[in-house]
Amino acid sequence: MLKACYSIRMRAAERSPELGEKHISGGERIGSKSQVEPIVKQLLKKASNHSRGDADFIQITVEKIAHDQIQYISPLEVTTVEEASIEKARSEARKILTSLGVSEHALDVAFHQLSSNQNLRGAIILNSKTGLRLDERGQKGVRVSRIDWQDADGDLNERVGEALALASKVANSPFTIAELCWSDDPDYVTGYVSNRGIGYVRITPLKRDGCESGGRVYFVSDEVELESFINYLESVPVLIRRD
Ligand code: PML
Ligand code: MG
Ligand code: MG
Ligand code: MG
Repeated sequence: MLKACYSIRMRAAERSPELGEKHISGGERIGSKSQVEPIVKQLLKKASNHSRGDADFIQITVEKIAHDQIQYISPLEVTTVEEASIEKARSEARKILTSLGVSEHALDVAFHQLSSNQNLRGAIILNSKTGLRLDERGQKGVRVSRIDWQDADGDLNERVGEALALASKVANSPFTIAELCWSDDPDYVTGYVSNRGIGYVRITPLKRDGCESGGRVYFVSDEVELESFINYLESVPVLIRRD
């Protein structure tokens, strides 16, 4: 008989006079019963000592998932582009996204959102042509959940491994045209553009050091079935494995 698996997810926040609740950190893991305790410890550690602030609320949810619900997918290929300035890096990101069919207007909306939003817990979903925001989640956004590597992620550091797993799940949906992300952490200026054709293209620097605005934008096709897309991102358990 197949053993049970657990989804373990974390979200941490800080009370803030300006923002009400300030998003500090989130984390997504999947593990067997014996891995739950070390994973909870790892997520607690991730939520504490965070560059975005001192979490005064940490929620960790542990939930059993059935083995036969898990989908297995391959990670996107990783490449890295280093540019001499933020302007050049953003212009490279725009060039790649344009070549994938994202309109100028949708790019303007996406860059504006990620440059001005300091408190996004999950992603923003945009129509890749009209630039219209399709989810109605506000600051909560849509958070990719129930995702992890099946075994070790190779030589990646924790941040890159997590971001690559999330991006690989997103890119695997037939509704995804592309993704744009840069971190909301003030001490991390690298971001990426991704889709199933180009892979995971890391681009640096996409913002200035010290800046806390960032997040994720998913550009989707006109054919998107929004409810099923969001359900896939949030609820379908996915393990990433190298073939
Ligand atoms: C994050 O900090 O949560 C997002 C990181 C995105 C880029 C990770 C990388 O360097 O590939
Ligand atoms: Mg985070
Ligand atoms: Mg790792
Ligand atoms: Mg962050």
